[in-house]
Amino acid sequence: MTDTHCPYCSLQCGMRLTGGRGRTTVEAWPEFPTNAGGLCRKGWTSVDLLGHRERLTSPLVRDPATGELAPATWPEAIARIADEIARAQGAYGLDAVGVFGGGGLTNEKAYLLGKLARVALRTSAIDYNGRWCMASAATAGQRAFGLDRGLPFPLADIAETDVLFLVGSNLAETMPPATRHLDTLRAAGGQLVVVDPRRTPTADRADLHLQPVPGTDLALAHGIVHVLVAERLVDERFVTDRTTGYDDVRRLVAGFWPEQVERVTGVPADDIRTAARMLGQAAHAMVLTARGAEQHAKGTDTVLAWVNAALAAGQAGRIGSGYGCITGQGNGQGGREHGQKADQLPGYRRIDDPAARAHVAAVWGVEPETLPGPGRSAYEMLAALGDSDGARALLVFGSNPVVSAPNATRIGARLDRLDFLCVADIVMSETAARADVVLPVTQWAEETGTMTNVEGRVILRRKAVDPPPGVRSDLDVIADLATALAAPGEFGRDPETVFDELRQASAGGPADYSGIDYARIDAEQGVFWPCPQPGHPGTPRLFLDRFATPDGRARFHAVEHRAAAEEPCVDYPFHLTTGRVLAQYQSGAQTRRVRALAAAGQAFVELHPVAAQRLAVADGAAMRVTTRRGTTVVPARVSTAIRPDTVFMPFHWVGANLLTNDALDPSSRMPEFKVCAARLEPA
Ligand SMILES: Nc1nc2c(c(=O)[nH]1)N[C@H]1C(S)=C(S)[C@@H](COP(=O)(O)OP(=O)(O)OC[C@H]3O[C@@H](n4cnc5c(=O)[nH]c(N)nc54)[C@H](O)[C@@H]3O)O[C@H]1N2
Ligand SMILES: Nc1nc2c(c(=O)[nH]1)N[C@H]1C(S)=C(S)[C@@H](COP(=O)(O)OP(=O)(O)OC[C@H]3O[C@@H](n4cnc5c(=O)[nH]c(N)nc54)[C@H](O)[C@@H]3O)O[C@H]1N2
Ligand code: SF4
Ligand SMILES: [Mo]
Repeated sequence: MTDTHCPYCSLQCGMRLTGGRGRTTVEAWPEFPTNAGGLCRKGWTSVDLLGHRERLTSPLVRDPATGELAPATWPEAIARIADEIARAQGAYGLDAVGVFGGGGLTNEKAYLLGKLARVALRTSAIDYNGRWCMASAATAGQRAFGLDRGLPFPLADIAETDVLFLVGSNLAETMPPATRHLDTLRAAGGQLVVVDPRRTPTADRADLHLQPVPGTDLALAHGIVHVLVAERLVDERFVTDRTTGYDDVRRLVAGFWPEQVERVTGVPADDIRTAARMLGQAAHAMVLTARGAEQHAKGTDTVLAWVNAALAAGQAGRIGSGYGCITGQGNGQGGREHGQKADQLPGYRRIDDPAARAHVAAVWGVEPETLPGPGRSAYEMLAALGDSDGARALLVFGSNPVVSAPNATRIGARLDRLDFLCVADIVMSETAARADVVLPVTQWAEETGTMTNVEGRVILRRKAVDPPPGVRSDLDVIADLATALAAPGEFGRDPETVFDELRQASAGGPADYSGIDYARIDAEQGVFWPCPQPGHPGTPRLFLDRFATPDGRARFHAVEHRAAAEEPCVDYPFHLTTGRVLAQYQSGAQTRRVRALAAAGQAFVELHPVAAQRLAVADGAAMRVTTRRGTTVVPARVSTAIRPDTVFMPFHWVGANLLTNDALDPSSRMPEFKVCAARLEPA
């Protein structure tokens, strides 16, 4: 029996595994605090992935003669990759090789992948799928608070607040075990406000559900601050003592009358007033955003507008209150702290900061001048593949962009323009199927590593079963590549050794892990960063005394509301938004292969009965959904839960992302997954 953690989302639920590969069973691990024994369907069925018959077990190399992928030995595959890297860099320079990582990788893998890029490949072209996930909230968190850690408090704190705002989060389907906190909150007399264009299972639990037009959350937040000001609900003392920038925001929101905001958002003015009073009168309140508010070309500013609302109400920097971002992938948090992001070095350091470069270069045993500078963001890197200044060869670890990238037709075409594509994965994902070399790697319970969950809690995902013969850990692959490329310095293969190096590299940085070690994580069921020295207790709650800005104050931001990058018109009359369903995870590479989950559903487009009537279609009818970028056919799901002017598609199957808009947020570089203009027709 081994206590470990789920392969999927950022709750990183504790689970207990027994039995070897192919006959592993899951049980609850009730003592692990984040989920207290609760798991969702994906967690309960996750062992299907261990010993799965579609598991990759041999490296595959594309035969130039037949064009087919054929089994090869590990040395052959590594030699081929090293040759292709040398060829691309010899012909086009160091940045001709790109690395694309994932927020599902352990801290050790994310760290070593960043080191591979900066030390062995010396390329600036590295980024990861987290850019499509929490990047807007991360940028906003840094601007407002001086630090980005998803939740600045343990998850269980949300049960203790008086009013909880969930803005663009469908927690009941995306992190089901967390809903027990919503139930506890309400049983104790607390109130839940949900902001979502759909009446989701989360919104079903709400005391107040605001159903805005997609892409208008920023205006809604301004409307709420307007009411706080107008009704003297602003916490003047908190604003004076602990913030800066309020006056600009007060002036800006003066024009956001509730009736005016109703015209933009579709949310009734009285509901805006009610929401503002709930926030302004609560002894304790929390405002949490997730992808619904963040995945927009104005995602950063939208988050900042909601932070303004929390600050104006005096709801931050105290136990039981605060702003937080609900992170997404298993290691969405740690994945962006240790160097696989284009602008970062380990410890959440900036790659353009000379002191950070000197520190990390010393840990790596190289000269700071040899480290590349910042590279392009995820989408921009993929969209430039094959260009004269883009990558010609790409290594992908832990992402399936053929399904998950916005405007995926364009990205697929770019992948095809590469001279060389290598994908490390556990199964033949849609992206791996296009590769020249496919590397079969170990997955979650077959290896040990740390993850940093939604709470900023660093946890240890322990090995519970042996991997199938033939597969290697990502750490081995990275170390093999470093050797083949004659890289300077050490590339460890043992996760604990790599973690110890990560600790040193992070020391003194914003995300300081130097006091955390495997034994402590074990003994304490996770340690919250920052934890700057071995005796330090870790930091479950941030900002209680001061915010992490230079002056210790949180910052208001006077951000402008603007339209979505693409608004409906005569030809494309609906708002199309996208997201998740309970039974599938992300691009579906894993969960579509789990039998019990595959049986649970397929792609669909959700539309309101009024829209269905206008289109003369019934529930289940085949619908053609078209945007300026592509078209796909899926069955209709007719439901009163959605706004009549909006349709929704899950992105777990090929289709939704043929349609989505690749407009990017100017600072976080987050694509506008959550709104574009679409046409529906019976197919
Ligand atoms: N079952 C399941 N769980 C998951 C995942 C999964 O794939 N499947 N993935 C994990 C990951 S990586 C992530 S990032 C999280 C995401 O977790 P969530 O953010 O909760 O998930 P989404 O479904 O992407 O979006 C949430 C809600 O935003 C709403 N929405 C759409 N447009 C707008 C808008 O303009 N404004 C507002 N306010 N809301 C809008 C959608 O209707 C949707 O209900 O889930 C994690 N958990
Ligand atoms: N339309 C639309 N698109 C979206 C979103 C949306 O809301 N709407 N959400 C976006 C968000 S928030 C996210 S996070 C992305 C996620 O989208 P992707 O980046 O595609 O994420 P996954 O499907 O989790 O892909 C992970 C891949 O890595 C493999 N894998 C699993 N474990 C390991 C490992 O240890 N090592 C290696 N090498 N591989 C492994 C899996 O089999 C899978 O193929 O999608 C984004 N795309
Ligand atoms: S909520 Fe997330 S971590 Fe927990 S069992 Fe479900 S998918 Fe796994
Ligand atoms: Mo995500």
